[in-house]
Order: sequence, then structure tokens, then C-alpha cells
Amino acid sequence: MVGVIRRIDLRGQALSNRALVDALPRPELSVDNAAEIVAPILADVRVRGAAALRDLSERFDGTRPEYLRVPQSAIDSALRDVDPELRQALAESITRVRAVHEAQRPADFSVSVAPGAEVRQRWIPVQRVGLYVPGGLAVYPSSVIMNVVAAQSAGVPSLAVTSPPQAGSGGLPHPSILAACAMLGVDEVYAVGGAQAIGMLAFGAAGETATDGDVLCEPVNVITGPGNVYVAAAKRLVRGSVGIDSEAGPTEIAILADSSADPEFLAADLISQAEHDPNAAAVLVTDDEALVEQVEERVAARAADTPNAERVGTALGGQQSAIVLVDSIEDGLRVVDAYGAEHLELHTENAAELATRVNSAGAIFVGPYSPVSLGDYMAGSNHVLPTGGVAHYSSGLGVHSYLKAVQVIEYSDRALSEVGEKIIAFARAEHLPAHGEAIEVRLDATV
Ligand code: HSO
Ligand code: ZN
Repeated sequence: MVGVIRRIDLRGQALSNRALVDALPRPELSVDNAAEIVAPILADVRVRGAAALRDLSERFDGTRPEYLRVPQSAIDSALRDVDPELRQALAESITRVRAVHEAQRPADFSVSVAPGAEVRQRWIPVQRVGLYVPGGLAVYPSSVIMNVVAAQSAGVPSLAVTSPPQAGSGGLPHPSILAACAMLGVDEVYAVGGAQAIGMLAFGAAGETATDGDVLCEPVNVITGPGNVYVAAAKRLVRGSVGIDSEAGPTEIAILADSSADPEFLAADLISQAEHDPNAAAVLVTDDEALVEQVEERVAARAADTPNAERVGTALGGQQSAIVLVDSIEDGLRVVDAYGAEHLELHTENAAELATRVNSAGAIFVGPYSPVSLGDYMAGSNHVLPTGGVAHYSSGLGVHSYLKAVQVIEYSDRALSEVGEKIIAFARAEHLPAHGEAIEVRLDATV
């Protein structure tokens, strides 16, 4: 039956890491599968630019946008008309997210390796970035904040935001998204969504007249932002010609809980992320069978009542969601580490201590009063986080996503001559004598 979370019982089993990975729930529609669907869309945008974007919008968003680039007047009026309560919420979120991201900026440094031998490191912002804001099943002004504030805190000079056109908003992105852009001082906004938006940002797009110099959008250097599985697949395909943040596909919540947890909180949190997407994943890992029964009961009651019940039911009943029973919280820690969830909530005794021992998660939410919804909007942390196990090797969105480190080398003649013979020995060993000569010519000059 749709909506019932399946159980996976790992108790009494000594699982190798490999077996653990196989036992864990993962979605059916992977980014790999979606890539096949997305490749021709990217090719179309590359060749036909704006004309392709209009056709693809009609096909996938059910609207043919009048404006692909949102006029400034529409951004201004969205800010004028925004609900005052939402405006205050956006402002508070911006303040908190900015505080965290300003603190994230890494420091430049300079090391004197020997007298007169200096290596410096400078962090340089990427010059132009494209920020994707989803808007299919729901609209996400909060994602505007997460992307834009991180890029601004990194010092990025040029940024473009793109979000799907909404049939109900005259083919423009949702007004709340435009209002958030206005509050952040963003004036380059496109009404383009899905894989086609990623193509537009990666390749740039010619304007509709297709005459030389008619450009709708200039290409960017880095594309970030969450999206559905097709957006994630498109980002994977354009990676290389542009940089991307870690893959942020359909959302995931994992909860590690013991008998101290409140089943009502757990049920509410599992459902909260399930309402994003029928492909969203909700995973509860616990050593307490009584808690499982209580959570199942509370999930059933709450899921029946929630406005997005259909999506929630599909997500919870899908093979990507599960309740995993383990012998102990220590075993549970191994399970959540192997899973590498986008969001990991810890509802256990000593949750703060446990958090220090987690190795793989996009973000960790400690204790009963730090739910994922807090992080989605208001904690100050970023909600664009790695999904699908990418947390094993990658971080969530942050200032670092928009920075490159460059090393600057400056040696004096004396400092060079001090290591000259050693460099020449290296060059000889690598059969690259011209490398050695580039040193010798200087040593000769200094004697
Ligand atoms: N949980 C989503 C972010 C979000 N939730 C935005 C609500 N609005 C992915 O981390
Ligand atoms: Zn969310």
C-alpha cells in the first residue's frame, strides 16, 4: 500500500561495508538514467538558443514565456507586492544565512619556506555564476537566498538566477522568487527551468533574432543549486566545461533515533521532506522496535491529513524510503554513515557527541529542536546539500563553491640558487633536461 514505509531489519547481522551499501534504500530513477533523457535537451539549447528554450518551456512547464529574461519592472513590482509576513521571513533568513557565510570565507596566507622563498595562496571568486532555483512542484524563494548569499559572500561579481516559468504568473518565475531576488539586489533573472536552464547557463544562449551579437544569456563559469533528477543529470553532463556544486537531487532525510526520541517529531520530520517530491527519501534508523511502531502510527495519521498527501505517500512508500532496525545506536551510526544522507537528524541521548562522530552527511541536525525545516529556511546554514550518497566526498553549497585557490610563487635569486642543484637533479631523473637548463641559466647569471 502506498504510504507505508517498508522495514529493513539488519539486526543480528554482521554487515560488511559493501553489504551495508547494498542493503540501504536508494531511488529507482537515478541521475544516470535521467542523463539519457537530458542529453538531447542540452544539445537543442546549444544549437538553437532562445528558440529552443521557448519550445522546451512549452513542453515541460506548460507555458510559453513571453519573456525569457525577466524585465526589471517585474522584479520591482514583485517586491512591492510581496506579503509583508513573507518579506520579514525572507529578511531574517538573509541576515542569518549571511552571518554564517561571511564566517565561511577562508583566509589567504603567505608562507616563507626559506629566506627569500615565498609561496602565497589567494582565494579568487569565480567571475560569473548561474544559480538554479527550482519551481516545479513547489516554489523556493529560500533557495534564492541560499545560492545568492553564498555567491555574494564569496565576492562573485556577476550572477544570474534562473527559475521555471509559472503558468499562473504570466510565464514569469513565481513572484516570491522575484521578490527574494529584489531583496538581494539581483537583477539578472531568467524564466527558464529544468535541464534547458542548465544548458542555457553552461553554453550561453543566442537571442531570438539569431543575428550576430544578439545574446540572451552569457555563459557562466559555475552552476549551482538544487533541482529534480533531470536538473542534477544536466549538471553532471555539463560539468567540465563549467564547475558545479555537488549533485543536489531529490531531497533525503535520515533520522538516527533511540528510545529517547519523540515519535511525533520524527513522523512530522519524515513527512516534511517527503512532501518535496515523489522521489524524496525518508529513512529512519533505530534500535527501538517500540519506537518504530509509534512512528509508523504517527506517520499514517499525519500523512493522511497533510495537503501534499499524494506526493508524501508516494515518497514514503517508494523503495527509496525505509525504517531500518539495528541492534544498537553504534550500528545505527555505521548505517547512516554508509547512507551519507543529505540531511541527518540525531534524536538520541548525547546527540551532540554523536554528531562529532558522523563522517558522511550533507548537514547534521542535533537534538529534538533542530529539525530539517529550520535548516531549510532559517538556521543560517545552507540548504543546498549533496544527495544520493555524494556526501561521502563532497560538501554542501557554501562560499567555497564559488572560490578558487591560486598559489603565487616568488623566490629571490639567492633563494633559487639555494635549491638549484636539487631541481636539476629532479629534471635529470625525469629526463627533462630543458627544465634543468631553465635553472642553470639563472645560476650562471647570479655567480
Ligand atoms: N529541503 C530542501 C530545501 C527546501 N525545503 C527549500 C523547503 N524549501 C533541500 O534541502
Ligand atoms: Zn525541505
